[in-house]
Amino acid sequence: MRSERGLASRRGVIGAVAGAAAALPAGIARAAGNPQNQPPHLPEWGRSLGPGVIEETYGTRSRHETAVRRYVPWLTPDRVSSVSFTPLAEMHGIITPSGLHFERHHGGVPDIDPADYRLMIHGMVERPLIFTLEDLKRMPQVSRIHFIECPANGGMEWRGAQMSGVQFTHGMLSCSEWTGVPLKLLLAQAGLRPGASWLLAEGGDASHMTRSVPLAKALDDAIIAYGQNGEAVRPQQGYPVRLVLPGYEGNMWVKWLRRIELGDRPWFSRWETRTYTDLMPDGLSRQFTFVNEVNSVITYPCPEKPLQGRPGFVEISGLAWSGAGRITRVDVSVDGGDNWRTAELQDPVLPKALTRFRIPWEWREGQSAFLQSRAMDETGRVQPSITALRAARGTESIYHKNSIHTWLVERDGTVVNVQIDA
Ligand SMILES: Nc1nc2c(c(=O)[nH]1)N[C@H]1C(S)=C(S)[C@@H](COP(=O)(O)O)O[C@H]1N2
Ligand SMILES: [Mo]
Repeated sequence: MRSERGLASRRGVIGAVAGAAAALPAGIARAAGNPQNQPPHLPEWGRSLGPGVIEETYGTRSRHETAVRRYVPWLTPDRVSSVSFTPLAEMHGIITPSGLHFERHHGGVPDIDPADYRLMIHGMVERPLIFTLEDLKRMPQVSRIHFIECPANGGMEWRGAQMSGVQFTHGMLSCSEWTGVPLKLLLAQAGLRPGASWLLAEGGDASHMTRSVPLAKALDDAIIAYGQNGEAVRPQQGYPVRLVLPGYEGNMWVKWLRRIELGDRPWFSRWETRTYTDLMPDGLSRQFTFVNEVNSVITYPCPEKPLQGRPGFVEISGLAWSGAGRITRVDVSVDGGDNWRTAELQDPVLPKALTRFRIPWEWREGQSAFLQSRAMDETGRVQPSITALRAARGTESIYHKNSIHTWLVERDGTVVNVQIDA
């Protein structure tokens, strides 16, 4: 009885879709395509056999999916020392597919034969050690989901809105499941000498990037990672081994990790005296800013995903993250910060990982709106307004811009990157 009614009503709905398409919200039944492949017809892909298993021994996404990493030609003089951005508007959930992970390298991507890979630990240790990749893989492992963000994310926008979409305002941000051996296990094997309090991590690429890391972080949650999203770390992400420092700025996650040296003070490498320092309004520079502060951005709607032709119900959705811990709350405003509603956080909500938030909204055609999101984390950190951040940090810095972001939805549904004084 019940199923009969269900069937009848489903038939009724199908009839309505086919017969009265014009009455439905645009974009549902009016979508383009070949009507011969749409209800009530049997589509062509169901009428002949497709390729069999292992036709592709390593799979690729559907040829209809076209989201790509992009770079900004005017940002860097060449592509060897440059950056590509994750297309955040196209992402579902919290995991970044490895093929769309943002890339930042200073000397190109080295091609490392895993048989020749070695990790050296030396300096203020009892026993200097050299590990092969097999040595590392035989040790107890952990898998953890963490975001990585270049602290220059959004750095083009300290003085005003510049970039035309969320891929470029926030796309130096990705989130993966990282697998490897806790760094503290390697340090325990090497044995710390008294006074050891810092370590230097060096990359094996042509840039030999080196960063000083406080020992406390190494003994806390640092991972020597060889796995990314279930397979080997991708070449662009540091194959075969990268340093994972959850919550810390991306440049410290040294890729193609070659050596770790223990010492009793930071090294002040050129990356720490000339590059990743934060210039403050009083003219002084902050030497180290390790943690990526609490941040968030709306990824739907956004400039790449406007509302044209889609009045009515909209599920606003976005990403929140904090290098200090778990996201506890995200508020969303549609009127530039006058009124806020609390969004729903989608499970899992993990420390130092991207967190997806959602909130329903009714957009009337012809209505303009200023969309904003404001994230909070378990340490009590709250994402600041751009005005408050500029008051504290000035506009001379490049790094650690985590202010509330504003999208203007124009009356026709176009979405534009703007900054408003709030
Ligand atoms: N060896 C080495 N490690 C490196 C870099 C590099 O150029 N060489 N770039 C750093 C910077 S600035 C960032 S933001 C991250 C980017 O990591 P990804 O390319 O996996 O996104 O790697 C860091 N680790
Ligand atoms: Mo970076």
